[in-house]
Amino acid sequence: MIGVTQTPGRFITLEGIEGAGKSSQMAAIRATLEALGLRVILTREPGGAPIAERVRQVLLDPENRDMSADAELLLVFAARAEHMDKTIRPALARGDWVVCDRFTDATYAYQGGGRGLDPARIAFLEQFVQGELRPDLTLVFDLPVSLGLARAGKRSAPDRFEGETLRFFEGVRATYLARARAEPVRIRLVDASPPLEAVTQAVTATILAFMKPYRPPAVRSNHCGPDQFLPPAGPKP
Ligand code: Z5A
Repeated sequence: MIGVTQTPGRFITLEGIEGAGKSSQMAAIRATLEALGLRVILTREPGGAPIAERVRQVLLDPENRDMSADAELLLVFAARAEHMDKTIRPALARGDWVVCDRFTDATYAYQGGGRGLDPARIAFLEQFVQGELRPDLTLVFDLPVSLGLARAGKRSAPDRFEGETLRFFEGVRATYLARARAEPVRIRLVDASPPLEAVTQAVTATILAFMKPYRPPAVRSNHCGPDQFLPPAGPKP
């Protein structure tokens, strides 16, 4: 059986439309992996490294409503390049498991499906910035757009994306569903409509099924890192 010290780091990403409940599941995923003796870091996009977090502020600021779709796409990948260099690649090289709230599937969904940019241009930048690195497992939290927006709306002042139209978010959701159909091994759909605890159970079952080949013999907890780029629990800034 593979032990912790022989287990290479793996990369898990969480995706979904606005208010799908991804962020609410991060702690449970970490707990599941740590209970199996793995070192875990939680991170997010846009962001996850100091300069990338500054780019995130530019991307989310509603004052920047006039930003062109091309500039948005390039900023997303600029932040990703920094995140990969400072956080993701070093963590995977150490053998840590990286759990990231959104990654490049979000670019296909938001800048492709939402803004209508050509996916070939996104694929070009994906290769340019990531090389061969892709997530090992992606959970797409799926629910009707109206339910996601209602959940997100209860929370805080809308950011630049939250002000978008229903049509935009329908395009985002449709792209996630199409990608899940096209890559059924990497991308697992999670029904995000039920209450929180039921979604957590489904997520835990999916993670454990994915983990089977890697499961270490010892059960110990060794959480590392302060997850300093994740917002505190509660309403998002
Ligand atoms: N973006 C992009 O355009 N291109 C890219 O390449 C990338 C990102 C990487 C990041 O904003 C924005 O960047 C994002 C896409 C864009 N914008 N949008 N839209 P963010 O990080 O601030 O927003 P988010 O990723 O969409 O997070 P979110 O709105 O917070 O969604 P969530 O994380 O999926 O939901 P949550 O915070 O876990 O839950 C939302 C609320 O619902 C909260 O009050 C929960 O308590 C509640 N909740 C959660 N689960 C349930 C269940 N099961 N039942 C009932 N209530 C629930």
